[in-house]
Amino acid sequence: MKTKIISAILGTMFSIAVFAQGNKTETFKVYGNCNMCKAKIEGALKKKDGILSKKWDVEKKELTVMYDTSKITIEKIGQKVADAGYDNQYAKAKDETYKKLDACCQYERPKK
Ligand SMILES: [Cu+2]
Repeated sequence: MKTKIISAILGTMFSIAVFAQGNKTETFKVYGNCNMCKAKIEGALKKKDGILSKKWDVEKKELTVMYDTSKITIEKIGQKVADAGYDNQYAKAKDETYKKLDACCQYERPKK
């Protein structure tokens, strides 16, 4: 019982410390094809929204993003990328947005 309380307190303190730090870096799956996709995916994420850095890896199809947790969440970041037409771990692009992508950028969509 006592250890449970202690670990709960430590867990809370740890979360607060992480939260207070403010910046977080995450890497997640974003579907896409080429360097044009890269420009659009990265272009969808703006500094004013709390994005500190972004890099989409064209080989791995992974986006690494550093963001200010007081301004944006990872789910919202995923939504912004989806709004640009790119399915990802957190959100799915609308069909009409996907269809507007250039032919070379119409990546094979994940089945869900
Ligand atoms: Cu492309």
